[in-house]
Amino acid sequence: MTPTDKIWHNGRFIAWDEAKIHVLSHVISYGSSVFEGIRCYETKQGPAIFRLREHTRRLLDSAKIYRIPIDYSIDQLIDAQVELVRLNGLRSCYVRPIVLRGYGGVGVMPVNNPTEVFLACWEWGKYLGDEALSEGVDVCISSWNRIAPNTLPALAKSGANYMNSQLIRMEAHHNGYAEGIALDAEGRISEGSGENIFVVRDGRIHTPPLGSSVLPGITRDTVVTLAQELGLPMVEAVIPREMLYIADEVFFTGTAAEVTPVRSIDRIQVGSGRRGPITAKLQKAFFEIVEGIAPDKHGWLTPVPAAVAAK
Ligand code: PPE
Repeated sequence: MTPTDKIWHNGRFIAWDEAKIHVLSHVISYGSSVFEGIRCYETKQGPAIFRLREHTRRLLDSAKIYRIPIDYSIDQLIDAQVELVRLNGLRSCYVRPIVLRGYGGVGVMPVNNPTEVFLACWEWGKYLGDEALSEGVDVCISSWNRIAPNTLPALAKSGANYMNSQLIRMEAHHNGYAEGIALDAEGRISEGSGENIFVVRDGRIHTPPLGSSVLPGITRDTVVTLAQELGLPMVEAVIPREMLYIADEVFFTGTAAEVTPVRSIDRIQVGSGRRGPITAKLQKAFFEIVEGIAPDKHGWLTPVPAAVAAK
């Protein structure tokens, strides 16, 4: 990771190296953080942040679920993120807002642990490897299930949920796969360690509903909307594991992973073993929007004004 100049902390910009917390902050022992991941794309009209309001809203939703008080409004946080990208002079980047319970009281009960809000950004390339978007990735079903209902809330993007994601991702990596797909507590398809999943069979696109322990992905929502616009049949449905093995196409969606085809699962080839036609259509529509080529009819792009001194 290449450091940038500035990080936003509780209302002001500080130097990258000064964005520190005490080791006894509540978050360190108890995982009490919520966060976001947002991409800013380079477009012909300059840098533009994709679905900034929806991501910021989900950040506030995650904090609300965990009763973490935040002193900033959605509009303040949106403006701060635009200013962050502008100040750091990046053409494209990944924005990472983090809300955490800080230093103060001891014990699980977060009394006198002030909320700290940080907004950082950096340049981040392809998530699942350079060729993932065109060639597809080889993945496995994880031996770890996704978090069960009423244990850790899946709708919240909390740091703690990513302990589960780490188990899934590390296991996949050690066994030679790019990613792992987790089943939910009932054994139905849930999601990847850092992506939502879509399964295509006979021209119909399926994705697990929010009740299958998935993060309500912004890219997931984007792809559902694009499929509707392209007239591609799309259903939210509880999906059995074995559907993956007989699918014509499978793909992941996520801010980091964007729209990534899956070419094999547990070494069983998916469809033709390469990016399928429906995946290709949705991928194309997605990149035309984020890169500012197609008209932004949903208002999904927030332009970043030119930096004082571009780097
Ligand atoms: N599920 C999980 C578990 C998840 O982490 C992500 C995003 C998604 C679904 C897709 O959500 P969305 O980005 O809103 O479309 N994962 C983020 C973090 C990746 C990381 O390694 O950190 C991301 O893609 O930015």
